[in-house]
Amino acid sequence: MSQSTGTIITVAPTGAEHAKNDVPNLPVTLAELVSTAQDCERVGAAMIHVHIRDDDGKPTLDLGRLKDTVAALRDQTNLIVQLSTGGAVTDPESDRLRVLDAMPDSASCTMGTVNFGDDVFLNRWEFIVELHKGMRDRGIVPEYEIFDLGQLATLHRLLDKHGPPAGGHVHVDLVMGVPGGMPGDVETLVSAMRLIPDGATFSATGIGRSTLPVMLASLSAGGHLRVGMEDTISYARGERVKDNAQLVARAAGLARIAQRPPLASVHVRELLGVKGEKGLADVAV
Ligand code: KMH
Ligand code: ZN
Repeated sequence: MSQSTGTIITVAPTGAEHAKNDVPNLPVTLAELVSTAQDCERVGAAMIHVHIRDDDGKPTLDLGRLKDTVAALRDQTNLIVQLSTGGAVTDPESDRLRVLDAMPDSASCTMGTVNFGDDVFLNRWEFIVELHKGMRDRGIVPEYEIFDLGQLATLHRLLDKHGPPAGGHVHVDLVMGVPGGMPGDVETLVSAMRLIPDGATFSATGIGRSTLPVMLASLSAGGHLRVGMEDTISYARGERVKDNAQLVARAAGLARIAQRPPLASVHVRELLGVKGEKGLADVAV
């Protein structure tokens, strides 16, 4: 596994699961998303994992909206823009594949099917292969999302059979503590680390109550961090999250205490092999 002296902080501000009615401070409009992204960048985020909503605040994979979102985030932030191809559990494969036509810097690619609360998050092998190849054809850098340990075996199978991703570097995100997936605890994080391909980097996020244990375990293990209201809406026992920047600021503070301070997006692009308009080649140094 590849070690780094700094920490990649990804913010996942919205997700597809929370309803705006229940979580009024959830960013769902484009203006809210851009404003959140700017706030999060200011306090240490380098990448944003994006799910978008329609005019009624419902999850959507509308291609026009996705393109507008990528353009706005590129225009108004320096964040690496990662679109979710996971969408909502109800989204058909064709819509999830079409996300790639919005040409983000990065996209998520989940390595298998998992029970997801009362639902099923379906990711067939053939679909995973299509996503992997579709990203490589377009120069989009994948983040391989891992919800359970067996999905790391699928990642090895994918790379063995179909070769490395766009950019050549493998980056994994451990999504821990989903009811139906792997638990969000130190033992499981260590087990996952042993299965991560050589030379790969990983970040980790813990859903709900596992947020803090997973964050601390990942930092001490040399991993990176994903935080955001997609994954948790409570900041502490009995205290709701104020906004996404509050979660990023806490992650950045802990990363500094661990002497692995947040990495700027320009360095994260280099680390993950992300090219693009704001890649190293385009930045005056
Ligand atoms: N919303 C979940 C069903 C991803 O973004 O790629 C899937 C998810 C994973 O959030
Ligand atoms: Zn997501």
